[in-house]
This record gives sequence, C-alpha cells and structure tokens, in this order.
Amino acid sequence: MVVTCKAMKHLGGIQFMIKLNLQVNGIAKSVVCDKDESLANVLRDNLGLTSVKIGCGTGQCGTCTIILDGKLVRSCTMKMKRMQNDAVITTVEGIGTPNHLHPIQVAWIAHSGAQCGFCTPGFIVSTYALIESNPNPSRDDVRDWFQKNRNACRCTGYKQLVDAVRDAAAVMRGDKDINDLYFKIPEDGRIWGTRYPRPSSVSKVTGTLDFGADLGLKMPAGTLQLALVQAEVSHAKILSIDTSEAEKMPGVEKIVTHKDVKGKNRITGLITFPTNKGDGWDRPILCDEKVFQYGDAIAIVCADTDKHAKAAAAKVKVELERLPEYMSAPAAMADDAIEIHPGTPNIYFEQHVAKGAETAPIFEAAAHVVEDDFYVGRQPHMPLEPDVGFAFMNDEGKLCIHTKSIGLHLHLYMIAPGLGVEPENIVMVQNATGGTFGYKFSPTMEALVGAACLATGKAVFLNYTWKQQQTYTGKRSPFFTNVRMAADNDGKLLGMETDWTVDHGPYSEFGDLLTLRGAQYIGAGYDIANIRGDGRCVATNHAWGSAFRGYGAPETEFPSEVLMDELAEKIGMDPFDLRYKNIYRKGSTTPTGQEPEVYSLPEIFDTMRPKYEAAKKRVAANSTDEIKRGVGISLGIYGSGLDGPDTAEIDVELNENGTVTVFACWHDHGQGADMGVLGTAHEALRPLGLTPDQIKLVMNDTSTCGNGGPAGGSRSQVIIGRAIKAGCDALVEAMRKTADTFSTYAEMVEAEKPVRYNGKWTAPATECDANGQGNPFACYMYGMFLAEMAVDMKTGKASAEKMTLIADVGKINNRLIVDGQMYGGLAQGIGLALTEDYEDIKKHSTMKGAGFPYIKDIPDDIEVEYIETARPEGPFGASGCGELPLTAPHAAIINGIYNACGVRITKLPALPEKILAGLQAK
Ligand code: MCN
Ligand code: FES
Ligand code: FES
Repeated sequence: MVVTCKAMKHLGGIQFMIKLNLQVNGIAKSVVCDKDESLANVLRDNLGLTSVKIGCGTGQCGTCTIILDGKLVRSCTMKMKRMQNDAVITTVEGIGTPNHLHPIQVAWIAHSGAQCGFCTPGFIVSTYALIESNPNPSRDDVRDWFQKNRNACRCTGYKQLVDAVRDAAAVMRGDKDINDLYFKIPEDGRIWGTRYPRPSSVSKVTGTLDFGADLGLKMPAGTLQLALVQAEVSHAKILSIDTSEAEKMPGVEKIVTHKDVKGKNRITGLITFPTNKGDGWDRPILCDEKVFQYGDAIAIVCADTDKHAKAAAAKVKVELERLPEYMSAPAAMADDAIEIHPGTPNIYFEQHVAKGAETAPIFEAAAHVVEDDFYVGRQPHMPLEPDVGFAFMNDEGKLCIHTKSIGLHLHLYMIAPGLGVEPENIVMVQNATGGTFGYKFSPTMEALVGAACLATGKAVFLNYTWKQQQTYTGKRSPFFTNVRMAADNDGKLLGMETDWTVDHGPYSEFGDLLTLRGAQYIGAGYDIANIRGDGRCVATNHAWGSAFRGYGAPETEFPSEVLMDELAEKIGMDPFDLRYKNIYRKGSTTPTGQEPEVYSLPEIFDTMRPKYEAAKKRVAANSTDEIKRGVGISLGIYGSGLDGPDTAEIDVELNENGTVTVFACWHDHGQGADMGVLGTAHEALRPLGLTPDQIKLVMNDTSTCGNGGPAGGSRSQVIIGRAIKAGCDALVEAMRKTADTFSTYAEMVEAEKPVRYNGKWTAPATECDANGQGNPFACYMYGMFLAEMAVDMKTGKASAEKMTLIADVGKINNRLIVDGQMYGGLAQGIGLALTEDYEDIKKHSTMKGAGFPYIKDIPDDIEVEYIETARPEGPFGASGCGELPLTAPHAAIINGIYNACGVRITKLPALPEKILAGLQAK
C-alpha cells in the first residue's frame, strides 16, 4: 500500500519526496513523504497510527516512543531521511488490541498506570523493549530504563508504573497468573471502595483513545489549520498589524485579527467580588491596543496545512512600541510603575483577614514570636499533551468548540460576549485530555478557535507546540508572604499576623478568589484564636495566573508550615509535638472561623507518629559527611468545592433495555472522572442490582449534559457526587414497587412515570466576608506529610528518598484512583519544592529547562495510608482528594532539608545552588 504525506516540501513549485518501504507492526507498508518530516508525523498522519503521541516534540518526554529495528526511538526527533528502507517498526497497536490485551497492558490497567493516558502508549512500548532485553528487571532496572529513555509522566508519580512493569514481566516469565491481575467484582456486587479499573483504561493502554490532536487528523477535508501570531515581548503598545504579505503566502485562506472578532473581543473574568477595582474585561481574545504578556495572540492564520499556516504567520508584521515590563509583583507595585490596564490600578484587589482579638498586644506580651518571608513561585503545569482544540458550525448553526476545557459551562459564559455569540448558540465539548492540573480552569484557545471558525465559516483546528503550551497558558501565581506567629512558653499558638502579595500576571480572572486563599489557608490546621492580615492581588506582565492543583494552598500553607518549624526550634520543641499541641480539636475553628466538619487531625498525627520516629532513626543512621539526611513534616488542608453554595446538576435516565444512562459534566483532566461518575452512580443505584457495565456514561458536552461546574477545587466527587446521588435516588424511588422490587422500563412507561430524573445539589456553605470570615466549604481534605531527605554536601542537590502521606479524604470511591491522585500530587510537590519554575521565559520554556521531574527525581518509596472519616455532607461519606497531596508536601521537604543540613530555604525552588550558598554561608 502506498500512502502520501500531507505535508510536502515546496521548492520552486516542485515537491521533492522520498519513498520508503517499512514493516509496521508486522505489515508491509510504503510511504512517500518529505525527507525532513519526522517519523512521528509520518506514523500519525500517513499511517494513522495515532497511539504515537506528540508531547514535547523535542525528544524530552517519550510520548512518541516506538521500536525501530529493535531499538527504542523517540520518533519526534527521527527524520525520515535517516530511516533505512525496510525498517521494522513497532507501535503499541502492534503490541495489543482492546480484544487481545498484552500482559503489559493488563498490568497497566491493574495498577492504574494510565491516568490521563497521554504518556501510556510510549511507556508500554518502552516496557515491551525493556522486558525483551531483561525478562526480570528489578525496580532499579525499571527506573534506570525509564530515566535513560526519558519516559516522562506528569500524573502518576511513577511508582505504580514500576509495579505494573514488574507484574507484567512476572506474567511473561510464567511466574504469575495473568488472571490475578484482572479485577473481580466482589460477591455483593459492590464496586464502591474497590480497585475497579476506570472505564477508559482499555482505550488508554491500547492507544485507541482519541485525544484532541488525533481528532484533528480525523477532521473532514477542508478543515483549516491555524497558526498564531504571538507577541515576543511582555508589554507593548500595538502601533500596526500588517497582514498583506502573509495573505499572499501559499494556502492561506484568511488572517484573523481583532477587527474580525464581532463581540467585545474580551474574555470576561466573571468578577464576583464587588471590591475588585477592575471590571474583569481585561483579557483580549486577539490583542488590539496592547500586548500584556509574552505569547499574547495578535492574529490567527487560517490555511490549508499546518506548515502553510506557520510559514504565513512568520510574515505578519506587527509594529510595537515597547513599554516597561513588570515581571514580578514588587516591580508592578513600584510608585513609578504605569498601569498595565490603564484606568485600573496594578494592585486591583485587597483582602483583609480579622479573626478574634487585635493581635498587636498579643505579640507584645508573647513568650515567643517568629517571623519570616516566603516565596512560592510560578510553577508550570507541564501536562504532556499541549493545548489543542477545534471548532465548527453544526447543522443547527451553533458554534461547536472542542478543547481540553475542564469548565465547559463556565468557559462558555466567559467567551460568548467576546465572540459576539449568544451563549445558547455555543456548544462546548471536552476532548479526551492529556492532563491539565488546573491550567484549563481558564479558557485558553476556546475563543481563538471560535473566532477563526466564525470569521471563515469553516471547521478549524489548532494545536499548540509544547513551547506555546508553556509560554501561553496560565501558571501558578507566585505568592510573596510574610508571616508572624506568637506562642506561649508551652508552644500554644496565641496569634498570627500575615501579609501576602499575589503576582497574578496581566489577566484578572479568578485573581480575587486566589487572593482570598491567603485568609483561608495561612495557618490552616491550627487553632489560632486571633489573626490579622492583609493580602493583595497585583497585575504584572509575566504569565497570567490560572488555577493550579491546590490553588492557593501550596502558596499559603508553605509559609505557615515552615514557620511552625522555626517556632519549634525557637521554643526547643519537636516540630511534631508543637503541631500536635495546636491542631484542630473539638472547639477549634479554622482561620475563617469555621468549625471543621470532622476532626481527623489527631488520628492522622497518631498514625504518623511511629512512622516519624522510625524515619528519624533511619536518617540518623544513614547520614554521612558527604550525604546528610533529615526528616521534615507538614500538614495540609484544602476545601472540596468552590467557595459558598457550590452547585451541580446531572440527569439520569432508565433505558428501554433496563440499563441506566448518567448524563454528567464531570470534566476529566485525567484524574478519573469516568470512574467518579460510575462508582458513585453504581453505589446509588445498588437497589436495582445493576452491574457496572449496565450504567452508561454521557459526559462533558454542554448540548447533552447539565451544568456540573468546573473540575476545580477537588469539588467533583463531593458536589457532582451528591447531584448524582440525588438523581439516582429519585430514579430508584420512582421505580420502587416494594422495599426491594422495582418497575421495569415498560411498567414505568405504562404507569406514565418519567424515566429521566434531574439530580441537583448545593453545598450548605457561605462565602467569606470582608474579614475573610465564613464557612466557605462543606467538606475539607486533611493530610500529614513526612519527607525523608538527602542533601549532597558537595553539590547542594537535595533529593526526597521517601515520602509518606496520611490522608483523610473521607470514604473512598475508588482506591486505584485515589492512590494515583496521592502519588501524582506528591510528585508535583517534589517538583515544586526542588526544581520546577517558569520565571525565565527562555530557559523555562522546555520540560527539562523548567525542571520537570523524571522518574529518578521521585522516590520509589512512597507510602500512603488513609483515615476514612465519613463526611456528613459527602456522597456516601466521601470528601474530595485531587489537591490534598499538593497542599503542603513541599513544606515537609524544605523542613527535611533544614533537618539534614541546617539550611532553611524559604524561596522556592530549592535549587542546588541555593542550598550550596546556604551551606557556604554557615
Ligand atoms: N475520588 C474518590 N474518592 C474520594 C474522593 C475522590 O475515589 N473520596 C476520586 C474521584 O472519583 C475522582 C478523583 O478521585 O476520580 C478526584 O476527585 P476530586 O477530588 O473530587 O477532584 P475532581 O474530580 O474535581 O478533579 C479535579 C482535581 C483537580 S482540582 C486538579 S487540578 C487535578 C486533579 O484533580 N488535575 C489532575 N487530579 C488530576 N489528575 C490528573 N491525572 N491530571 C490532572 O490534570
Ligand atoms: Fe517525542 Fe516528546 S519525546 S514528543
Ligand atoms: Fe502519564 Fe498522564 S498518565 S502523563
């Protein structure tokens, strides 16, 4: 069979091609293509092998891993001109299929190795090659292999991938029965609380799940490929945009600028805080008057091919007048700084906190006072899948936008006025998503593909490169924090004073909400009767602030958790004992004055204490002059929900064949929304005796599902979970004939009873007031972290050798999923503490440059234990879980570094040079 390349080289009108014969997954193929094309593109575009994913596109992530002539190759960097004729290629399609899974795939499912699943085909191919060369790899062999071959994963924390490889190898050697890896439904039929594999796992391990870029390849002929013209400065006035030369470039259909955007050309931040000094209309869809940050989109080239679009984009001329670039909050707060958004002060939101009595006299009289300054930086989300999406007009004349959005209804209302389309004429759909970690709480390209589709009337497709992903999506907003704590001689906390400044980049969306987190979480976990503090949100010209897992908790709990260690040292107490003395117990209230819904911290601490004592002994025994070792602890807390009366709705319908369909917008970052819906619905529908496969899921499409709210704030299991329970309960009650008999579909129809029910739930919570006081969340997640750290005294390099987490996320819906959330979140905490940053736009625009944690950066020894305290408001007692593991692990790590070598890093990340400087200063 001969297939031709989509992308061909134009040279004086002549296209010079090469033809190659290949053996692909055991089948003879020949391809005709440009010699400079990458093997990854040829496999995907020409041969339709979309299991080969393109993440970084530069050889750093391994999502494109294939086997070429017996060797593992990252196919994105392999040019076709380097390929031999008759080369033999294996992709995951050649390893196993949904009906004939390979043991590696079975093991991957058993250990939930695929969360978002974007890295999975690359890992499975890599594992296949490993086991071919080493049938009995040790854990270290596996870790060495994935490190050497740069197989990166952002979701899992790697531990369960090593477990999966070891089990697969054992099956392949005949040392283990494959049937032991298949999940067996317990006799009582219950899947709640078990390790039931998520419904999407088979498609993920076989590479058959279509992500956005895969769907893009399957769009109809004539779909326009989009390329952005982007700013390469961080602050400027736009003097002119000249598209004339670009318009003449081959294949160009249209170049869309702000003049083509029919609405307000702004994405609205839906400001809900009346004290915000901005109006929330500050983010252009396409820049018109000003550039506010590096990467801002100025024009969109719509062309027949991606290459044509990119070539034309390079020809668009934008004349700019440079303005001062304020790359951090202090710079933008300086007296002589100009307003980034003229008319709105750069400090556009302030939040006060006042709990209990005035603190000044308390501090004056206190036996012990500690104070320090902290900085938690611009952590990049670094999903392996770059942002991607498409748009088309459907036959009802509605604008359909398919992206990685994890807030479909929210985004619809944020972009509709800017595009000039009524919200009811927009349909938003989430594609299978290769991780977001919160960056998709903000719209990214939704309005861009929407504007291009409206301007051309054609289907359009846009795929960011990984560099665009890094430079033109939101980041964690840095917090500059000062905290003071006062305690009596016994270590009882008497008062706290706080001051925090949020660098939110140029766009204000949700900046006020994030700033409120300073009032809610500095000092969280401790009974502090008297608190005073002030925070502020500042516009700057660095990357705009978007949600990042933990959203405000890692930024605000880091200061108080490190300061608790400083206080313990000052008083001469063990940091564990100081914490234990002050944690929430009956009668305590949170910094917002709320009574915690459960008091699980004492039990969490009691469970941790023997592990802490053992860890102290371990590090003392293993510390040497060259490698000093130490332990650090911290506690972490976060609310499950959006502030106040958070609401969700779903629908549930009985089908003619007796199955039930749940219609839900529970967006899937990769965390396991499908399992969340299935596990909750199955539990609620248990009276009907349905098997899991009798529950169908219709998800994440505004045309078919009600508003479940965004998948942020670890809210879905609680808020959507309760809505699912409400809908299922209504259906079960409608079907009920006697205590344990139920009507069939036919009987329901005959009795003229509805077969579809809406389930809705609103959290009994109140928003915080101007003093940061209120009961903002109905459920919280609680945890305690223990880090065992090693510091190389010569290089200053710190590494986590073991992480332990005792977690209370309420009753657990799915154990595989929750374990995966904990491991993955801990890994991101290690990254936040030690390596990750997006400060230097140039250096930090690649995965390696930005400090992405590979397998050897994450310890294999991760211990997680649960205290399952039933939540009164949670569905079947569940709280949320997604963000708990990233609330404060970095504080334990930093405390562990201090315990090891006496250097206290208060400004993250703790790079080797900072630790070395600290050692030298000592
Ligand atoms: N769960 C459970 N039992 C509980 C609590 C939760 O089994 N007691 C399951 C849920 O069914 C769901 C998962 O754990 O599958 C997370 O549930 P929840 O904490 O309610 O959070 P959401 O479903 O709302 O997911 C969002 C949360 C956030 S805010 C970010 S950011 C995040 C995260 O989860 N981004 C992720 N986890 C991620 N995981 C991956 N792989 N990729 C991301 O981008
Ligand atoms: Fe090829 Fe990342 S290594 S896409
Ligand atoms: Fe590995 Fe998402 S499962 S990147």
